[in-house]
Amino acid sequence: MKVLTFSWEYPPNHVGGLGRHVYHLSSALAEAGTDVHVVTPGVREQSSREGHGPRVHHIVAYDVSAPDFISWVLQLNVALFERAVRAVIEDGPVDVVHAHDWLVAFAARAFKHAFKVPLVATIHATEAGRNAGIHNRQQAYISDVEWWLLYEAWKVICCSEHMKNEVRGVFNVPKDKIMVLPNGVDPDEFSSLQRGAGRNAFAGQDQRMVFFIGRLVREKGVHVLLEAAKMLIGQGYSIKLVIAGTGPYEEELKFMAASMGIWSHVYFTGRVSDKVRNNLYRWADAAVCPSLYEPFGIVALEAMAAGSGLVASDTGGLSEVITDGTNGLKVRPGDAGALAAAISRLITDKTLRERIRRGGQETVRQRYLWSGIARATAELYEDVHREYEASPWGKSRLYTSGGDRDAGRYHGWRRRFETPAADLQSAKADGPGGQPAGDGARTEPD
Ligand code: NHF
Repeated sequence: MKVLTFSWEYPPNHVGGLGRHVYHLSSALAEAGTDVHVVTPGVREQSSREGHGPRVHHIVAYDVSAPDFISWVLQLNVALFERAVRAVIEDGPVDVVHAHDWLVAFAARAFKHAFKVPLVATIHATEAGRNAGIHNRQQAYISDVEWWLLYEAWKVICCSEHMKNEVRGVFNVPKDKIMVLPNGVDPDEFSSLQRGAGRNAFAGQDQRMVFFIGRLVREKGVHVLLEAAKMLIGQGYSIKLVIAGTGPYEEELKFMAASMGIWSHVYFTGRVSDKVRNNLYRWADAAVCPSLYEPFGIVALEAMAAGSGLVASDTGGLSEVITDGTNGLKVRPGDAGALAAAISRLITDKTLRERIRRGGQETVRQRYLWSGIARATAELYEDVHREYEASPWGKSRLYTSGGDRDAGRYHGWRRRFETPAADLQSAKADGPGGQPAGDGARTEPD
């Protein structure tokens, strides 16, 4: 099975959890035998494969200044599609194309129709969910593209039941088109402290460390965490709130921390390396996900894997991952008082903290290892491909990747590509009104 994946994020280019998801899923799929090709933006054009990992084709988006984000996304999609076409020409056809979120919808849809391969789409979040509704023209446009991607997809993956319901509610997608496959985590990444700066570079020895990591956007609820921190400090707790990550809400959050009079208790680290992130999870007395909207919340799994005590909003995917008091504490989203109370319980009650640490690590091992998630994803690819092959669309396909069943059976498209002179001849013979060579309407020689 050969899969081509489009993603706008992939390490080392991180924006949020989507990039981590694509990296770990692609690696685990490749490790288990799926031939995965990832097409994604990078700092320079290059294709590489590490060990048994996926083959990653990095592209550089066109160097034409885009007037706005939407135009930039469209330019990016053309560049992604261009690289994907070259990947097919150089490495041969693929069986399934996989798109992650609306940001790559155009490239994926074009690839699907150009090569007649079935499309699988993962929806990590929706524009309506992120913004608690659709309030302007740009949001309406993004939401339309999301709908279109869902329409074009053979099957849709959502990372939680919550997201499945949201996608069904917002876009009216039939239930049996959506499959829930969660995010995962690699516990080995978090198993030991890494060398580097020590805890005291982030917090004083006498200070309890409360840790947040994520994109600094309003829906992550960091402003609620600042309010909770102020309450705890007011109650006499000696805490340091470490906030890692960047984003459009950063300046406002800094302003809030200063005007609340808690600036010296908050450390905005900016973006941190994975090594520092892992250490922070292990040093933290409480890792907090105060989200107002969270389709899954990969950071909760990371906190669990690292053995941090976890406090999270009872919302979205977090509600499904966390069992209150067993592997984390859940609080009402947006309720600073409840958040402060839960953090206080966790940092003062050692027995509870130990139970939650152990519970989190157990949860991760039982339910959220990437190997199992990759197995389920590979089965989904197989199912989709089987259905596609049996469909009229699949029967009229232009080529096959030549997997076991079809060994050596390359169809017309590839042969025509390899013999351009013959193509030209047949195109001429067709005459101006005929079907040009390479058009899918032509019957395949087989
Ligand atoms: O973990 C990866 C991530 C999720 O909840 C997160 C989100 C975007 O908002 O699936 O996608």
